[in-house]
Amino acid sequence: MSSSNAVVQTVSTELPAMPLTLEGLSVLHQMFRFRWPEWCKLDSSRQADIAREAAVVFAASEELGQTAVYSMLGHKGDLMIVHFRDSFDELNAAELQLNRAALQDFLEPMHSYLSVIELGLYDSSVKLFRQLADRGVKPLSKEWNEAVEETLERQREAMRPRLYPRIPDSRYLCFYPMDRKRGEVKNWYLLPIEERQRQMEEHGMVGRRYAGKVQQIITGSIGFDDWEWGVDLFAPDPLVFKKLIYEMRFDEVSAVYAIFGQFFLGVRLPVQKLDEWLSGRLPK
Ligand code: 76R
Repeated sequence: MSSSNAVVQTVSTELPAMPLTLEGLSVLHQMFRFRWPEWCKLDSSRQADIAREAAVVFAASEELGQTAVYSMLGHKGDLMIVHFRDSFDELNAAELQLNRAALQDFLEPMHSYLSVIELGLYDSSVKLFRQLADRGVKPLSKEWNEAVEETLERQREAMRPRLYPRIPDSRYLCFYPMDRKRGEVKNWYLLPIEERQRQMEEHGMVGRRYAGKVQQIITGSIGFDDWEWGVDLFAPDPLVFKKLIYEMRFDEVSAVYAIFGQFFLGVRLPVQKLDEWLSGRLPK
């Protein structure tokens, strides 16, 4: 393979290595510690004013399913705020708006994560690449690119609801970032695309057994944040997270190639009940 050939290829297949992906909403997770000692020093009417203002800041976008607030368990933070928006500009605007709210005086950033909703199209990619290669179409030629664009367009339409979802209403959220291994011996990115497709299919089959119990949203973050993907799992019962993630540990794609970051667990906090939380009670 000459170095001028821009197609990313592995040694063991002539098909392009990178699967087609579709991108949807931009997503920002923000984790904050709440300065309880400072908050408790305020008199109750000042607290009520700040709570009311914060609820207004969040309310409109919560209604649209675009911003959700979670009460976090453990030392990694107290509040997790999740924003789904149409662009990074809109995410940044949401961040700036929050920065100006009086509640911000009590929010100490602990962590954040920036990513975009991603659907990996391993199946369609391998099918299409194989068909084109069998017809003798050269990767990255005009004909190849047109066929790719057509597939992407068709899939984009079919997948619209999954690319532009509302934030699910479920009570519990489990969020964590992850990578696929790029070690000297085990390297996901050097596997032939057909092998990665096989492993991803196996992964999807395990996942499908949890249909109706958990909703997963995969976001891609290569180039945006410190890990390759963000995983959001939404469920009415947090035990499902443990069972699903445990079961997936035995998938080849997780057992051999997954590396995980920190896990963040939150309980949904409807913004109209923010005042309850601010007075030290977890709303039902
Ligand atoms: O999007 C789809 O539903 C199609 C199949 C599918 C893809 C492409 C799918 C299904 N996932 C895909 C991609 Mn997934 N997923 C994870 C984790 O804990 C672990 O071991 C891994 C964390 C969980 C819990 C999970 C759940 N998935 C991905 C990717 C991108 C990888 C790439 O492109 O190389 C990652 C990092 C990832 C990780 N996945 C499902 C689930 C569940 C529950 C499903 C079934 C969804 C359904 O059919 O309703």
